[in-house]
Amino acid sequence: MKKIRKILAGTIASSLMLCSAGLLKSEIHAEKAPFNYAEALQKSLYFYEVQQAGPLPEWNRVSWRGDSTMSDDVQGGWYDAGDHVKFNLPMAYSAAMLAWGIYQYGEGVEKTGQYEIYQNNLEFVLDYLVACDRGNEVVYQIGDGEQDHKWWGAAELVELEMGKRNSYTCNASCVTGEMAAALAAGAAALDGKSKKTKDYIKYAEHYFKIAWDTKSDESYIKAASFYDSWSGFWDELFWAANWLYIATGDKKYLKKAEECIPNLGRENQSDELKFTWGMCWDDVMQGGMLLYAINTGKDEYKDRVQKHLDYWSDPNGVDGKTVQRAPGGLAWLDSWGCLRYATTAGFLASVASDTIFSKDKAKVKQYTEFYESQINYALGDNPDKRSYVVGFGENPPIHPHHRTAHGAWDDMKNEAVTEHRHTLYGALVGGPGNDGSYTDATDNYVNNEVADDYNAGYTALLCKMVSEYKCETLRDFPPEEQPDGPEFYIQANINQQADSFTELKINAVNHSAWPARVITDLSYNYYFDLSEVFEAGLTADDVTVKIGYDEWSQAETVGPLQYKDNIYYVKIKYKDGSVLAPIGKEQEQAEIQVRISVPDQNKIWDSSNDYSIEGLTNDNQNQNITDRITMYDGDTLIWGTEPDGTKATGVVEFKPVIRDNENSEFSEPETSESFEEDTEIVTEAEKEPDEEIQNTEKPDDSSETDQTESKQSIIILSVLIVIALIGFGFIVAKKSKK
Ligand SMILES: [Ca+2]
Ligand SMILES: [Ca+2]
Ligand SMILES: [Ca+2]
Repeated sequence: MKKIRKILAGTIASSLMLCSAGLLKSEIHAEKAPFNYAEALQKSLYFYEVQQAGPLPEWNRVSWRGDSTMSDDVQGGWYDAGDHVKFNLPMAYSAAMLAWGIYQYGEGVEKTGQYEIYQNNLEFVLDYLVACDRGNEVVYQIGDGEQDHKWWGAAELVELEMGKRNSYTCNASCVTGEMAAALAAGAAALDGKSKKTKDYIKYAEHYFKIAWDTKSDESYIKAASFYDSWSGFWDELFWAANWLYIATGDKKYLKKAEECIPNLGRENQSDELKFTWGMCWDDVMQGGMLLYAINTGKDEYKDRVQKHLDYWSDPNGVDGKTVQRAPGGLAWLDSWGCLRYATTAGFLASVASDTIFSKDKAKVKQYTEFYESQINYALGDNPDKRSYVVGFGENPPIHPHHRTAHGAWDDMKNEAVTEHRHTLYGALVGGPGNDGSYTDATDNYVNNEVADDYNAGYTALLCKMVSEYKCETLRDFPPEEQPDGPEFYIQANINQQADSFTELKINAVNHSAWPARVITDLSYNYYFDLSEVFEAGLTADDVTVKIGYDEWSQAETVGPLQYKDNIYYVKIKYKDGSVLAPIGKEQEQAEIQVRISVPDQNKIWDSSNDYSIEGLTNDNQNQNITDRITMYDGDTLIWGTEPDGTKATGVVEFKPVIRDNENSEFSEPETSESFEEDTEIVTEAEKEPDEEIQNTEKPDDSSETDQTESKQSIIILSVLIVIALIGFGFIVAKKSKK
């Protein structure tokens, strides 16, 4: 195997996980790191674990993720961004860039103690790419972009919402070529570290052959309007051939790379090879060119690399062409994900200065200043002094466009759930506009989405940064995330009651997100005291339980069953409890209306001694949350307190104070209407939007508080300005008198 770098022998025994300055070349920066790059790298790898589809490996560190899309034809891989489609073109590109990061700077990563976790994450995605093999074709996409984007919920419930997803196969050169590049780069990076590298090379060669034989993107259809192959496939063939040459040392791949060059992109209205634009999921020509210059050592191609990097790093540009600059020096290529282009160009600059330009001090200085300025801009060295990486540094984004991290239960980006319920550590957001403007909003998918490919070149560049600077990973990462309240609970009200019955409206609620999940074997118990019934000479058999309305037609009743002494209960049991799911306004609460009665003529029913009625009102618009109706997953108590004091364990308290039940006096019972009629009436009431109930449970909206505070600040500021103006006027008046 041909090697560009030296492999640092042995592993680092130090548990300190320090990366010392000057590992590769230390003249330029022996000073303290301006940012903790090891922490940024640690968090970036965590982000890739958030993106994992299929069965989660045991080393996955994300407490709020679970297995998902288990029916996909190929399990595993990464969800693309804040959504849940698996697109192989950007996925394979991201894998290739991650591989390049440790291929080039693996020693630095090892010094931070993160090599194993990095390797795990890389192998996770490479294994998926291997599993996508279908002989003469590959599975290149799972899930339909249009359908996927119609819903806003957690990865774990995608299949509950939309069923098993379609998979799509093709032999198109762009995507098979990119998959070949990823596997070859992975094999090169993990040589000597992984037992899988032989396999990776085998599949890389196999996919490359498909790509080369096809030389067309015609069958690459389904990703249209999401990840079109704008630049065509020659760049992928060129890039993959270079990686295959590195991984195998076989000169035939260098020859193939050479054959691609006449077909690579050209500058507009020119024969000159393209040097504008940037390395990205669609166009990997510039990465390929750098590899080709390294692989051949030819000055001609070194010059091409230089021209591209000068276009990015020299504010005066090349031939009058230069990347735009946003305030603060961000090299700004495009409104979508400007930071990923800049950090990826930065990575190419770092590799180039460590390889083909290593003897050119001026270029090394120029390129080093460039990539450092770009990564530092992303991490917080910018006019707004804000980090563009979630959960990192000062003032980071808190509303990234990412469904699972947001944790909505109502299929809405900004209604019931206004603050993200999870911290999406390590995700690089799109970044500011070319004027530096940026809004941290969940629905801002232009500036605030996150994606596998956004983090890819950025992560690779972090490998360089940890190699250069002394920095340390966080020891207790990730911090344990606490649910923001009970994930499952009951709220209820009294529909009506009389001297022979109690009729209730009960909503089981599922706001789970640690991870989002359903309970198939779901049930809950309503408890009542039958002393008065027994005193009247009746038995428990005289008590009837009837469901009048069942939102999902899934419930059945069991009982009355004796709990203890005269305390009995009725169990409402779901045949399939997965109807209750945090996937939409209707589904997040499952409603039942149930009447518990003795025969009409026995006017002896007394609810005042009933355990479960305490705290309930007859206000069906503002149901009370009650812990006296207990909920079960199978036989396990998951919500509430049974009459003997047995309490569900591990249930997190509500953060806001639960509304007082000041309204616990019941209105005069109605006895004339039949149950069926009542049901009709209440069913109408059901049409009231569910979120109204949610809103009443919410604490003061913090943004309103902010607004109030900022209004106050404006008033105070205005008063001060007026005072200052009066004072100034006074002085001027005095002076003019003189
Ligand atoms: Ca391409
Ligand atoms: Ca009673
Ligand atoms: Ca409902």
